[in-house]
Amino acid sequence: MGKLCIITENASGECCGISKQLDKATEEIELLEEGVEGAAKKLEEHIAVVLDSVENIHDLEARIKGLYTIVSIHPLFYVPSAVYKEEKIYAISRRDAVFDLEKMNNKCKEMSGYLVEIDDAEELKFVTKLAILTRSLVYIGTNDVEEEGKYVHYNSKKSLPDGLKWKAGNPDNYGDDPGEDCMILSGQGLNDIDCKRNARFICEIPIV
Ligand SMILES: [Ca+2]
Ligand SMILES: [Ca+2]
Repeated sequence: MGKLCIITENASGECCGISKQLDKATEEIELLEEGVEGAAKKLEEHIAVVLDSVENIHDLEARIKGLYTIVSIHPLFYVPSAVYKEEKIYAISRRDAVFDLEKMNNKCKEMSGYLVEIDDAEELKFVTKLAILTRSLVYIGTNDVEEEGKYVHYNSKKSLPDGLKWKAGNPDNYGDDPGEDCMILSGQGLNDIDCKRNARFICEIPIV
């Protein structure tokens, strides 16, 4: 039967028995403490991110509220309550008037906006829903005034994205020269139309 070593050291000074187990337990506790510290640090970082997000949401709400106030006191426009992707709101003119790209874009600028620029099918669907509720013709700023068949947004001069839905048979540039160089929204899709119709228009106002 071997010698029982409880709390002692052997000849070479190494701990054995319970002493060794205590050392091991101490090491494990230290490791655990490090783990807890690491987890606490991560938790603090997560909390900081969440607090940042909350602050951002409050900022966003304040900006949206500010924009709504600006638009709601403008006699020419009303603003549907819908906010698009927390990125922009839209203002729609209240009454039909003879359309003019530059003049209407300037009206939008009075609210830090511009004639709406459709970026993709999702935005087209969103804005079309707002337009249909007016029961009027509703212009957007996109046009092919400069070059027939090349549709660009009025304010940014960017091209209209490919793949958007057009009303069947359009664009058709219908009528005598210059034909149809402006654009309206309809439930069936985009439609090119002459630039001087009596209609409404939509502004896009970025939130940030
Ligand atoms: Ca045209
Ligand atoms: Ca047309």
